[in-house]
Amino acid sequence: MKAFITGINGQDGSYLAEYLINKNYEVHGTIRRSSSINTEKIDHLISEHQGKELFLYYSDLLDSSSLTNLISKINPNEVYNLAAQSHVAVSFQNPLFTTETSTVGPLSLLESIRNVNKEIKFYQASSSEMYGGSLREPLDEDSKFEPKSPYAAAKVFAFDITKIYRESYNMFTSNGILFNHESPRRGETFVTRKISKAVGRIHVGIQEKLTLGNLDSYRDWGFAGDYVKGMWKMLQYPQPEDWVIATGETYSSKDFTKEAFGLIGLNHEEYITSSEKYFRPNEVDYLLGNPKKALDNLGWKPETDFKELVKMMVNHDINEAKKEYTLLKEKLISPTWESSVDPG
Ligand code: NAP
Ligand code: F7E
Repeated sequence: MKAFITGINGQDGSYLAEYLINKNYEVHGTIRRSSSINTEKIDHLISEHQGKELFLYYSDLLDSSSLTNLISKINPNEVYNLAAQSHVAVSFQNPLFTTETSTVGPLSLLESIRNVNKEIKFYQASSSEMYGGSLREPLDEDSKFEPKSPYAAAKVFAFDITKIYRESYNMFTSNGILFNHESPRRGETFVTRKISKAVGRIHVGIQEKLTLGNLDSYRDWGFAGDYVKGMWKMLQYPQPEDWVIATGETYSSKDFTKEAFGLIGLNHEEYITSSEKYFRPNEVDYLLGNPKKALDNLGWKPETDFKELVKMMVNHDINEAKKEYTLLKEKLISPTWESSVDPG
């Protein structure tokens, strides 16, 4: 079996590639050219599997010709579209790039599949952000979308076009509506990783405080390693459908902070400050998923609970902070208390 993954060097791409290689897939993945190499999340796979089970290509979702060329050349069984500008706050700052990547991108992939081989199955990385967060109730596949950001609006288009290709051309195209999922490989400017990283650095004495934005919003947080299994299961289901993947529990960012600082024996309230700089023009207040359809039909379930997730991330970041401490002591790197490029 051959899989084609866009955004393979992102959080989900790295876990999915690992999962599929373990299932004996040949995995083909795209990365974007950048001035600095950013393959750290898949370096362990590259060193062991590149040229055998893993093949990497430079591509951008905005370059439809590169996508068509790759899909014709590889002729994969499954395409997983994970690439996106995935930061909600950044989507307010870069709305056009965010929107083009998440709309023209999946549409180009769908057109390539339609023209090259309609048997290729397609997974679209849809998001709980599409719901908008005004309803304080568990959300499922029938709940209404009310996007609150350029990111979410673009994801609604991608969701719709994925469904439209399924219904119009009889193609196997599925949407995974994934609620927030995190891991030690989460980007460092998402709130969970920002917190776990700060806890690690405060623990070893190289950071003093942590500045966050709105701590009162609620998210249904799961583990990315569990969620990529759901993506695969959706494409093995007898027919293409849309699926909610979530834990069914919700916690506030404040709860996450309290749990993470508690693991190193500190009271979060003494270390956190809040800044308007990290508030968004529009906030998604409350997200809670109802994954019943996936639990009943896909045989998928979340295997990592909230406390285990926080512990996994904090333990990882304590180890990272220890390495950073050593490098700082040997004056091999310069101190950065908090990143100046954190978009909030
Ligand atoms: P991520 O870590 O930010 O990874 C996104 C990937 O997309 C990166 O490899 C990035 O490359 C690539 N990318 C960005 N713009 C691109 C473009 N124009 N062309 C090609 N590649 C591009 O995100 P993630 O957490 O793994 O999420 C994977 C997907 O699921 C995304 O579509 C996201 O929107 C969606 N999603 C995520 C969550 C979540 O909680 N994590 C929940 C629901 C849906 P660079 O490294 O070069 O930037
Ligand atoms: O924010 C609040 C922030 O950026 C979570 C993406 O993967 O999940 C993710 O989107 C909450 C928000 O994730 C800070 O205002 C407070 O209410 O970690 P986040 P997100 O916006 O929920 C969805 C499902 C996706 O699809 C997206 O791709 O935390 N918050 N203080 C903060 N958020 C950040 N980033 N930084 C802060 O300092």
